Amino acid sequence: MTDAAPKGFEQTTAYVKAPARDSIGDQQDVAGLVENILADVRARGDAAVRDYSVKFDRADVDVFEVSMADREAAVAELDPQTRADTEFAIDNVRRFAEAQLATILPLEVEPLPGLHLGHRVIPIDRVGCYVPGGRFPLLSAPIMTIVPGKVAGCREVVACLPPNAHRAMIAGCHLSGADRIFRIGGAQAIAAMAFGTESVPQVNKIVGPGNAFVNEAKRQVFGPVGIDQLAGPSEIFVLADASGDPRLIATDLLAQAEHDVRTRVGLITTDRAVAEQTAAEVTRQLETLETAGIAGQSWADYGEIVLCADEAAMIAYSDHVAAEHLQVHTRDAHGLAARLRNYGSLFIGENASVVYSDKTVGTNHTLPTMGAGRYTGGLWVGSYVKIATHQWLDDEAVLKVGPPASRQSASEGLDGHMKAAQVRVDRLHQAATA
Ligand code: HSO
Ligand code: ZN
Repeated sequence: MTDAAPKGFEQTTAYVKAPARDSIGDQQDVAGLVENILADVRARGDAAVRDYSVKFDRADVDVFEVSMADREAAVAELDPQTRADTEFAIDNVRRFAEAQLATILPLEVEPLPGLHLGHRVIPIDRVGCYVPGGRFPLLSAPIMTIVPGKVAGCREVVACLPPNAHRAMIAGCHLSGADRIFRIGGAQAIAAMAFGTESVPQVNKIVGPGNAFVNEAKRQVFGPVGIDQLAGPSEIFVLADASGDPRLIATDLLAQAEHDVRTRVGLITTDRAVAEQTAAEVTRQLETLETAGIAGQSWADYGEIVLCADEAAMIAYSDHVAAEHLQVHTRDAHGLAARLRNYGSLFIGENASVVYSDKTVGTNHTLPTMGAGRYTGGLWVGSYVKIATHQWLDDEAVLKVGPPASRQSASEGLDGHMKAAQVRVDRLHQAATA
């Protein structure tokens, strides 16, 4: 064991490779800047959006909305294989979202005689999808935010992407079914969708990952507008026993490490040989990886290999991390998977690579990071609907729930509540004695 054990796990684990930096807490201070952008877009609408596009994206955009002709042209420009692959991914994401939607059911129950309670599943009217530009244009990004919104039945799904985004991204938005597409990026896009401008409609919820400015803007507009989650750098952890294949594990770790120098990647294993060989494999594979500049940095800063005393320790550490992506490479992968509680998405067995879900399998790749997997799953069709309750009461139910509601209101000093509770009870008593 080469390093101190992870904090809180001193009895059960030790680092074979410790992270050099703490991945949480080194956020840039962007709050003030974003606050100004939001206020300005709110006050000046399109004119402010135009100014920030020039300032931050060096793009002088006259008309923000992408015309239908231009959307179709962007699709026509795709090479046939890219188009077919995009449509394949869209179909898979759609099919899984449809299957998930079928599990979100309306409810009507009668818990007391004459007391009718229920809920309906109501699509959110208008959703805004932020499609990031980023270091690499991710063709799968628009699919993951737009398709589930269309499946959910939202009345309008709006997409914003940076003005200098690759045109294939516009094609991706169009093929995914976006009702309207705007060439606006950054915090100004979030502001435009949250408040509405002359050209951009106000939306009810904003989804999709973005850079630090987009994240901060989403955080600040949250309240009257919903958001999905705050996206941090990508994360992948692998759980492995002696059956783990260091070459495969290293490949998967580096596949996510190449996203960003702040990607957090790790191996949690009960086997010392797998731990040491994976460390060596990462070093070896970095020699030929085209993105080694980023992946190598992320590995050096945030990469970790944790050696655990047993399976229980492995589960405890993994549940503590709550990794965005969690791969299970053990003999009984399904058995171990069933015992895990905190993760964004789970990849059971060696065939289930994160990269497949990034792109094509159909699960959503917009997932919780930075420990958010402890309280939520990722973006899904359910993120685009509301479960809203309702109730109605027969007279006999009024006589049952009215008096306690009336007494409780009185004891709270809420005279108005007491009267509203009592008036119906009294009315029924009067009718009965009349
Ligand atoms: N791993 C990323 C998603 C992605 N990677 C798409 C490549 N394409 C965050 O989950
Ligand atoms: Zn990825």
